[in-house]
Amino acid sequence: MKPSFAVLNGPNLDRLGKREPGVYGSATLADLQAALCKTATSLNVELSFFQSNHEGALLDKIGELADGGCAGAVINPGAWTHTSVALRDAIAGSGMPFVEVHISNVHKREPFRHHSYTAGVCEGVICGLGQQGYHFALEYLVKKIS
Ligand code: CA2
Repeated sequence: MKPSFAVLNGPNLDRLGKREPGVYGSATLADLQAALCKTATSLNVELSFFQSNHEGALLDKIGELADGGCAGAVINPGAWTHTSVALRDAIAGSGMPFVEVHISNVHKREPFRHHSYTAGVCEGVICGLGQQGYHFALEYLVKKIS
């Protein structure tokens, strides 16, 4: 059986490609997911996707993935990066390796985006490399378990 990984996106990332293309690129979330499916096929792993604008739904999903034997997750927590102790606790308690991804370089932006509650419980953080960051993060996680 192929190992399975997940790509999780937080609030407003369902709007990708529809607004602020200068910051987040012109590809939609569906485009990103289709591209990641190709990467997953080339890496010979299963990939599932989840996006929510509801924090509790994302917390529940992380618990489900952990209980379901998911091998690791790429997460763009969106604005919850900068606000959520609950999300940090869910990641830490999952027992799964996570890589945090930000499309934009948060360190070039407003000071309130410079702190991440979640980064300290992830394997690493990729930011500012556009949507390509999700592919790099997935490659890292696959290599880590093989
Ligand atoms: O750079 C990133 O990926 C962020 O996680 C994106 C979040 C932001 O709060 C973080 O500081 C950095 C915002 C996602 C909102 O995405 C939109 C995309 C298109 C249109 C509107 C919002």
